Amino acid sequence: MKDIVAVWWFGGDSRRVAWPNMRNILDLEGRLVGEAPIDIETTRRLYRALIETRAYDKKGTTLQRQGRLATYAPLLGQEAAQVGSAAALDPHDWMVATYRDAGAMWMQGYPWEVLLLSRSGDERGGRPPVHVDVLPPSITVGAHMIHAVGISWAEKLQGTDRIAITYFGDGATSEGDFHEAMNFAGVFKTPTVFLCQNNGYAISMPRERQTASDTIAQKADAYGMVGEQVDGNDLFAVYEATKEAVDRARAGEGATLIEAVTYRVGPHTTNDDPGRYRDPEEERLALDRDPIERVRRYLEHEGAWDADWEEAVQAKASTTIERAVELAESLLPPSPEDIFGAVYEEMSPDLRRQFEQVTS
Ligand SMILES: Cc1ncc(C[n+]2csc(CCOP(=O)(O)OP(=O)(O)O)c2C)c(N)n1
Repeated sequence: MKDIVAVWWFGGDSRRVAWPNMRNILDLEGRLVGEAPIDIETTRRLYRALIETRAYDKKGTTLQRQGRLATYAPLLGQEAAQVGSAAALDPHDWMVATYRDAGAMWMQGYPWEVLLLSRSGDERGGRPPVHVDVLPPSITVGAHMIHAVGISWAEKLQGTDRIAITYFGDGATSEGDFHEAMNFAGVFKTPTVFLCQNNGYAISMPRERQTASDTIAQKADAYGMVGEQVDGNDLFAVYEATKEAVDRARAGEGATLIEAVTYRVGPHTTNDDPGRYRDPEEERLALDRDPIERVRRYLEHEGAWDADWEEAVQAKASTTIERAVELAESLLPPSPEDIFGAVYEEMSPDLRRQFEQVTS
């Protein structure tokens, strides 16, 4: 366990951050250092989800490079933090997430093709099927946490057992919205799970310049809720911590802040060049902590993985993502009414003028 925490190294942080209380279940070699929270069949299902998420993510970057997506925010390296946490939800739970959380959103029912539309500036990317209780990805850093708290409070007032989970990065914890959302959730004991993916950076800003707190998890103390730090590249630890938080929320015991420590292996977005602000050695170290490889090794130790199965899983993931791209690209372009009509119930005079310019 010590070995795992010692390798986290962010933003040239000279402390080579060591967090002794971080929850870990799978070590870097895929060996258990705790008890597996799910059985082998579920682990194989989640492994397939991790592979499909990575296939989507790789495709996202490729499509942007080909000029087929506007901009793309890679989640490479954060797959376990997203898939593991979303796996702990019930299908009817709410999710309020960001531009980098495609893996979590898809797990909760947001289709890949709609996620692709959201990355190409198409308003229809913000409209998942009606039965999916996932809000469109928030681009405004931090603002969406307030919505998650409001939604979960409404569910509590109505006496349902539905909870809301909200995803955000380390950078978002410096926004006033984070503190307002946490405060309200603490006071009103809302059934909310705050899932912070501490991926080391907010664009070029390293975590240690974002906050003077030793951990992000400890911020929960100030709001009277449970806070916990987990290894975000450990599928089992993320799943277990989220499941406990979800169960607490459903039982009326209020909100939890989970800090999933992970690493943003790629650039902030396809517009960013991390070579300008971080040491390539960090990126190399991150490869040793690959969240998917860890699960693969675990399955192999358990006799539940072989090369043929891997090939089939990879092939299926690739076909599914290619199909999603085809679907997204086969839609007719949105009409001007679609673009202008989604902002206000009635167009403001300014918008109407612009609309008339476009359509004349
Ligand atoms: C309110 C607001 N301020 C600034 C930005 C520009 N911006 C976009 S992403 C980002 C960094 C966010 O970092 P973090 O919360 O750590 O999430 P990550 O991108 O690492 O997943 C910033 C500053 C924004 N979108 N919204």
